[in-house]
Order: sequence, then C-alpha cells, then structure tokens
Amino acid sequence: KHSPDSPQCHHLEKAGIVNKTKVVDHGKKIRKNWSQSWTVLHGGILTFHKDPKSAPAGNANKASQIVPEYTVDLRGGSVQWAAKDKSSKKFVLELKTRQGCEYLMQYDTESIISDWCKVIQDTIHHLTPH
Ligand code: I3S
Repeated sequence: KHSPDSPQCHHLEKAGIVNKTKVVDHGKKIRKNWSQSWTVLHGGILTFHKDPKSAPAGNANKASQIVPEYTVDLRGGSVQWAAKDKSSKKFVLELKTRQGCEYLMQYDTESIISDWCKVIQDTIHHLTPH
C-alpha cells in the first residue's frame, strides 16, 4: 500500500466544474464573488482555476485560459455542508483551511457536490498533520 502522500496515491484525485467563492482570507471576512471554476484535486492540493469568461477578450490561446485562482492546501483543513445562513444556494460545501481561509463550493446536482465532499474529506483524513 502506498503512503497517502506519495505520488502513486492516485485514487484521491478528481477534477471537474463547480461554483466557488472565497469568503474568509486568513481570518478576515471578504466579499463573496461566486464564479464557475475548473477544480482539480491533486496531491493534497485543491486548485480552483479562474473562470475563462472573466479573462480579457481576445486571448484565444487555450492553454492560457487555465489559470489558477486559489491553491488550497487541504492538510489540517475541514469540509462540511454549509449552514443555511452561509448561502441561499442549494448543495453548498464549506471548506476551511488550517491557515484560516474559507471557501464555499456549490453545484446544483447533489451527487456532483457530495462526491467532492467525500474525496476532500478522504484526502484530509489521509494527510498526516505536520
Ligand atoms: O452572503 P451574501 O452577502 O448574501 O452573499 C450574496 C452576495 O455576495 C451577492 O452579491 P452582492 O455582494 O453584489 O450583494 C451575490 O450575488 C449572492 O450570490 C450572494 O449570496 P448567495 O446566497 O448566492 O451565496
């Protein structure tokens, strides 16, 4: 069995589209800014990419459209279904980092977002705290 931190541990990896917003930055509440995001879990790091629709027009290069926006170290973090007062949207996850940042992740299809919840939870549990 591979160590969870080893690069061979490919089962805790996932990618897909979700809606996301950062809500707390290092303990400081910030204004919500929901956007769609290509989201990748790899090696204990969750990367939310910028919505290509927000990029300046005229930049047709496909590769340049995949730009990281937030890189989230899951080690020592937590994920749970968000309380109703966190958002009016349905199926919202609240992701908290050990560094005091918080993100909401949302998708209108429950199975999509609950799969994210499970894989993030599993990843957190497999990452040994420093
Ligand atoms: O928690 P809030 O402040 O009610 O979040 C809403 C706002 O961010 C709103 O934008 P304005 O800052 O322009 O009011 C967004 O459009 C809403 O989507 C936010 O609420 P939801 O319930 O969608 O997370």
